[in-house]
Amino acid sequence: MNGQQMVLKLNDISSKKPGNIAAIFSLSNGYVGIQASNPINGSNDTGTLVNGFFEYSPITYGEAAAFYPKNNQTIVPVLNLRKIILLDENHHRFDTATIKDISLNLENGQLHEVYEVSNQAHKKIEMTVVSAIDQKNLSFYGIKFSFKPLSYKGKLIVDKRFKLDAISEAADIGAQEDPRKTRRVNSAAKQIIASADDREILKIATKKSNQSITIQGRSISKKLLTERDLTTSFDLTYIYQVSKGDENKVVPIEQHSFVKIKENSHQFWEKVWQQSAVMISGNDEINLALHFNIFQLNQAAGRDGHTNIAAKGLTGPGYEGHTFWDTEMYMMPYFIYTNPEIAKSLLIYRYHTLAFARKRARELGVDSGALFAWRSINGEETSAYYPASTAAYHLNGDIAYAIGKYYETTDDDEFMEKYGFEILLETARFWREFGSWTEKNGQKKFEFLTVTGPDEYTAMVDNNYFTNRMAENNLQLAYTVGHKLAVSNPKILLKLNTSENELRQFQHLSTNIYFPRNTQYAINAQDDSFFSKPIWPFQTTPNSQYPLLLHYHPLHIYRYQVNKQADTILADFLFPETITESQLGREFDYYEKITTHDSSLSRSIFSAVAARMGNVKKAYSYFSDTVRMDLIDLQGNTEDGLHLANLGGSWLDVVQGFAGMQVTAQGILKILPHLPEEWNSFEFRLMFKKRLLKFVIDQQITEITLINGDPLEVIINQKKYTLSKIIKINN
Ligand code: IFM
Repeated sequence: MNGQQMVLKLNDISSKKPGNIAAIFSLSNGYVGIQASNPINGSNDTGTLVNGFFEYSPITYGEAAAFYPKNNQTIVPVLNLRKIILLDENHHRFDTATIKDISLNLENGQLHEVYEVSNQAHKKIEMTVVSAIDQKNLSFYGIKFSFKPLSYKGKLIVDKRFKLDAISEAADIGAQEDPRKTRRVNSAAKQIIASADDREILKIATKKSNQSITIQGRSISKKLLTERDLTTSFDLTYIYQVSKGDENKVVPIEQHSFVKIKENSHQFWEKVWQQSAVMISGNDEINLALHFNIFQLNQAAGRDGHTNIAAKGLTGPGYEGHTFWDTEMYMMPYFIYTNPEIAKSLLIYRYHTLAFARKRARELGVDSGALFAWRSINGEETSAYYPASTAAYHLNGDIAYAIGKYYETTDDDEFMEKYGFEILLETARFWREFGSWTEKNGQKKFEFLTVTGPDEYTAMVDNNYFTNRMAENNLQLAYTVGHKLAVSNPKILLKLNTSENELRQFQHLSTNIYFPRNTQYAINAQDDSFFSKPIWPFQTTPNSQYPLLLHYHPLHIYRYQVNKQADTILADFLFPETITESQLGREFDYYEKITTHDSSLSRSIFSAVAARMGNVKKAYSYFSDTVRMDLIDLQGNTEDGLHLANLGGSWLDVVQGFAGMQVTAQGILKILPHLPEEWNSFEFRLMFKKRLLKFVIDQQITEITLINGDPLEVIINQKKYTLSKIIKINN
């Protein structure tokens, strides 16, 4: 991709609301996230988010019950590091900054902004801001301001000292009617613990979660409060170090320059684009959008095994900074196939939350195994609305699925022995205890009652098809992985307190799971009762009433056949071997008609499945919304943060939809491309079993190159080949 196309500009986004700009152009490194808020007009205390830094607040129930979660967890914005105060020689504050230009360079991670800044006395100056976040020493952020005279050429007073608003718990905002927004907890105590002319150190401490952040800010070569003549242009550069805990540990700030930060950022992005280069030729807008999505996915991921990816990454406080199943089902595939180290550390995060998950299973009356938290920052369940959270037991199967895919792709036995297998065992044990035997059509079957599947417009039902498929896969994985590990390490079963017997029991359960079916349409039924409900009155529902969740009581919605997002279709996408082509066609048609796509997690799956079905036009139409979702503010709430799952979904669409990439039960990578007519060609890279592969697909030819690693068997358009260097096939 040429350099120009790797830059996202103001004109590439349709809504120029400050909140949208702040989220879309935010910089982060999985540790700290800095929103691109207006440095002059932005608030003092929002705009910087630290992955995992949260505060508790009590959940107040009108009517409580046993084992409801007691506390909210809310990500706490720490401080606006970009805030700057400018005064003219008469001490009139420049209080308006109009954005003229903004560009995010996806090749080196630098953000470049130009503002026209003015004050009440109609004096104007131009302010250019260049910033970058360090992608190696993750606590560092650098920002350079350049000032140029316009109508004002006098003395400029520049104040870059920390600005602390008075702390008031009254500023905290509780639950909102839109559950996608955050509650706000700003009441963390802030205290400047050291200051000199050119630097300050600030400590921010939460009261209840007992966490703290230290921020050191330093002006390079000038004082934090300085006065300069604006007869000609001048620059001022500041470096910040944001660290969890009490000290700035990583590198003394003196040794860290803005040049170094920019260098570390550039090197990181070079590697990302080397491993996960993509290219869509024939549509520059889509191509740029896809690159932007991949860029933001990489920025969002926690890399330390103790932090994960929030539904909004570090681009905004929506959903309170919580991690959901979004990570495993929508973002993980991108990391597994392009940067398995990150995938591993996201899975290790889950491992570190096992103690909470075991406790949660006990609280729900399940005597063994573990149940992971539906939404959380530290791993403890924090949702006050169990019908669409704790009851979404499928999360256990989603995590197991991701572990299975990671293992299939990397053969990482060490990870499996140390972390993965224990999660598989504990989740399989949960299904065993949670499920129950029943008789269906004269046969004994294992079923799961009172669950909520991915579709949040249907809750607390029996035998959600998706959930049952995920449980089946989870139980089967525990069995096969256990056996595989035991071959090279016979002690592993004993070490993890399991046995051949238990593994066989998992397999027995997995082969006897019940799957609901609708015989009238000859398709999989979303759950046991789904087809007994009337279809939602779509014809009489005005557009203004969508998303339904903001206009109807949940119980109103639950009485109807209406989907917020892909549910059974998602199961078909994940387990293509379980469904025939003709049934998939019927199923897609049925569920598509009753799906509102009110969830941002929906369209990408409809796109990928349509592409696999060869309905490329439909696939492309869903994809074009998916890939640009935040750039066009499709959901209307990009200002709360980007839709990270959907960003991952756009990559899935290209690789697992249009290229039709799947891995067979024998572990062979296969592709079956369907190229949209809008594209001349597309390319992408995958890491698979320690090889780096490059795919180029155009209207005539499919080409796979082995960039590094040993020869590999692949299946292209249903035929097997041995890839030792390059294969070119006519489509
Ligand atoms: O996890 C999702 C869920 O599937 C739909 N509601 C939003 C959540 C966070 O993205």
